Amino acid sequence: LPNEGSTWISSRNNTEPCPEKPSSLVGPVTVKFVKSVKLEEVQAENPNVQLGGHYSPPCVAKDHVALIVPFRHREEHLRQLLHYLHPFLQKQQIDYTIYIVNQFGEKTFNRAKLMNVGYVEALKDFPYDCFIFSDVDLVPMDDRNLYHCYSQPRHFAVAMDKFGFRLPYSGYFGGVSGLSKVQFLKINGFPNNYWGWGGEDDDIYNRCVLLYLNFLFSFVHGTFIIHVRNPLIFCRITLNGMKVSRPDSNIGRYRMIQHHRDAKNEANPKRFTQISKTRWTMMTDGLNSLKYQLVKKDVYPLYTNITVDIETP
Ligand code: UDH
Ligand code: NGS
Repeated sequence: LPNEGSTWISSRNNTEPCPEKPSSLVGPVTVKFVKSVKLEEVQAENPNVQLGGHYSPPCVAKDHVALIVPFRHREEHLRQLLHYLHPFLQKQQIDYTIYIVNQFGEKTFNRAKLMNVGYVEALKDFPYDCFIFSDVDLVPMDDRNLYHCYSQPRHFAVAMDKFGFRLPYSGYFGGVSGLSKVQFLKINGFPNNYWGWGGEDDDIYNRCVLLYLNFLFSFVHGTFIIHVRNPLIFCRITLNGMKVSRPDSNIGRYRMIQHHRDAKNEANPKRFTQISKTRWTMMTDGLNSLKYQLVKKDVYPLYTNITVDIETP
């Protein structure tokens, strides 16, 4: 693989495309957080995972996935996640690399900005075309929940144990989500201005679906009559819009590692005002306004660790 300085071994000389649904999938998988996990054990159990947390299946995968995890001070959760995720993704024959994006310092946490950094930094390693964003404490319980990208932005974590295995509300986009590079660029990435807990996932949901409404809106206040009467223009407008896609709730099941609210991740009091303004903020707050200082990038056997200073609100 063309990763500068990396020793990733490519299986690209195998020209056979990976199957849509690999025969190795079994459906429900047992997820229990009863004993603590050692990284050496995870490494020994996953001999085919390469430096930096990379895996290439023995077939040509549909897309190249950067799996991005926003992170700070959750080491035990990370060990559990790696223990379950590496075998899960290999069974699915996903071509992937795991990136942990670690917020430097002890200031207020910013989940969405860290995910933006993950996107930019991963692309410096390899031209990934699919980005899956996962909380560190969410483990998928069914291996048919395929971690690749879809024709629409994907929400994977639809049935979490903490919500009684149901969506908490129809516009919920939290926990684990995935966008192709094209979809991510269409929405100008994620917001950088949600400091503390809550709302950033709703903003991302708004970005995906508002793109569609924005077009409708602009022609309602613009040349409404011309557009409605011109079916060709109308088709072009609606084709630009996006909808969120989801797995069935019997497949998109997750167990969350129980935890208390972290220090410096208190509920963001501005979040309700902010999510009411996504329509106006999304084109100026996002990938095109992202600023950060890379502190270090370490390549470990099971993941790539990016430590980043994202400054303060
Ligand atoms: N995260 C960290 N460190 C932090 C804060 C957040 O790594 O200090 C990451 C981590 O990937 C986590 C994600 O950001 O999974 C989302 O943060 P969260 O787990 O705090 O959010 P969640 O909505 O929980 O899951 C909110 C607090 C719930 C308190 C429940 C008390 N029973
Ligand atoms: C909503 C939050 C989301 C959050 C969801 C689930 O109310 O960010 O609850 O939260 N939106 C706002 O606060 C505007 S959870 O139960 O996981 O803590 O993801």
